[in-house]
Amino acid sequence: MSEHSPSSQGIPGTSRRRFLTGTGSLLGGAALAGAFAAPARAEVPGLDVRPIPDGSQVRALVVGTGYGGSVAALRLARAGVDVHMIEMGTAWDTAGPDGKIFANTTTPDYRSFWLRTRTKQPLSQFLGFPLDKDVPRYTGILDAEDFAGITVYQGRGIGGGSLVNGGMAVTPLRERFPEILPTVDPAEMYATYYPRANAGLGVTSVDTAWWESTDAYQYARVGRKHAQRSGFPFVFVPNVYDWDYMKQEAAGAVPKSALAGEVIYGNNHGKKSLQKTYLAQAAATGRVTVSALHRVTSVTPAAAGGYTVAIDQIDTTGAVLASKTVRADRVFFAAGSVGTSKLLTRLKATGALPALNEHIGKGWGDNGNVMCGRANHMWDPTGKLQSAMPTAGIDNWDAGGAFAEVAPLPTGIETYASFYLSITRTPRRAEFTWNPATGRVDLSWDRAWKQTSVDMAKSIFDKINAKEGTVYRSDLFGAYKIWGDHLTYHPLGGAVLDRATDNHGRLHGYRGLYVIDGSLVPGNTSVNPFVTITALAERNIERIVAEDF
Ligand code: FAE
Repeated sequence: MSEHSPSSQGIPGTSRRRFLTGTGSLLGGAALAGAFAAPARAEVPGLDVRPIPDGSQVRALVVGTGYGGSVAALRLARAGVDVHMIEMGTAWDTAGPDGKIFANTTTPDYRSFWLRTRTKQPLSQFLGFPLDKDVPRYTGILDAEDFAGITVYQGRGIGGGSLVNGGMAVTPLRERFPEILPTVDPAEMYATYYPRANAGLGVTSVDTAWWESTDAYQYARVGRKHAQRSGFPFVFVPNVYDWDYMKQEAAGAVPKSALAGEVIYGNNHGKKSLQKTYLAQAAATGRVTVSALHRVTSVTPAAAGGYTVAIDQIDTTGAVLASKTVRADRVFFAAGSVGTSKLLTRLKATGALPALNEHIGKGWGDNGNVMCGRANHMWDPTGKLQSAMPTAGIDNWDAGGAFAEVAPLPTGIETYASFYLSITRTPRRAEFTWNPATGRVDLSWDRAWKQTSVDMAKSIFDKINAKEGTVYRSDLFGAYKIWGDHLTYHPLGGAVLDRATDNHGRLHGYRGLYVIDGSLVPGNTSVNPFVTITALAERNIERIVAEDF
């Protein structure tokens, strides 16, 4: 066992389905330590998590447990179909040595990154100091997946991206919908499927009276002031966080989570991840089983009908423990835009699914993500306490092609910085291709393409800086580097609706194979994407259940 193996760091090997939450937290932990040893909060309410036996036969197999996969599992199970979900990440049901499921944001550890020996934090520097550090290789929660021109951040574990995201639950403006999903009827989406998705996800809005007064949203109020003084519309956006819990955090009545900066490495309390919403409801049907630490490697037609699915069971270092073969009548690809696109591209190119069409792997976009910070004046502090859950954005989409999330920078100290994640109307689309020499799937993204997005983001921040007499921060993404243009949080496309599939996600070329995740969305949603991914999955699965089962 190596010096850096997880076990040598005191990582418990056994799973506790129910556990007592820990006490310490990033910002307020010392003061609260000992005060909150109870009550217990179950993070996986009743999900049946157990390894699928080799040689099993299943009616519906779902690859991945993010938004698309969770919607599919719930709706199939409610229609009486037994479902087995395969998830390559862990169950996140076991507390670490600190008594908590998830690591702190400012002190990432073995839990924080997917199979890396060094962290790759989205903000790699602060005040000129590099932030990354060595960690034990572990099946951690955030995957920083590197392609030649871009790093794609994704959630890993039961719940997928819902485990790591900011919970911003944004329904795009209806007039912008035709450019997001041109072959989908907006009337049915806005009357039925967006409301269904928002209800299923537990989306609610912050109490604005509380927001106006709490220290935790001072950074957002500064963001509003600067936006409005430059004439930009400032919009509140809903979230899936439990606002009552956050108010209690602010009052010091419960262990802190959003107010301890918890977000990209998981929230120990308060955030309604899919484990607490769609997956909890799916569990209640008694028809859904989940295999954690299982990775689907192949799907190919079975002689007896249906599909042969090859699955590797892995341990927490990523080593393969067992290779299994399962037969499934129907397979739903819900491994996320990158996961599904990589699988389908390889399976088509290597002859496992040769009849997939020419649109497989195409139409991939980064939702135009670009990050930046601004340095405010000393008389304009953004607050040392910052809720990790964003609540607002600056909308300059029509005039400048950018919607900027007013994002937290929860360092625990006063930074005088305003931080933003912009979503831009980028025309750039990349393609996944199989590389037989390396045995990997490549992505044709070119880093220079981000310049279009940077220009769109500048349509907001150049104007604000001019008005406020402020400058961009140049210490967050490298030495003297202003733009976070090397990454995306919002991968979309690669198996685009009505091209690689029919208009409801049935893959062309094979009956009984479906795509039901972000890979259906052609690259850009004008806002944060998970509500749209969920609503589209609700629309498609309703039709599939009615017609195919
Ligand atoms: P996803 O949630 O990625 O689920 C795919 C699942 O499949 C994952 O659990 C994988 O581990 C699993 N998987 C992959 N390959 C395999 C395989 N071969 N075998 C078995 N399992 C596999 O897909 N969006 C918002 O709308 N609002 C936000 O505030 C927001 N903040 C974000 C912050 C961060 C740091 C990140 C990374 C993302 C954020 N997002 C946000 C994006 C959002 O989480 C993402 O669009 C959705 O999670 C995508 O949903 P999918 O169902 O497509």
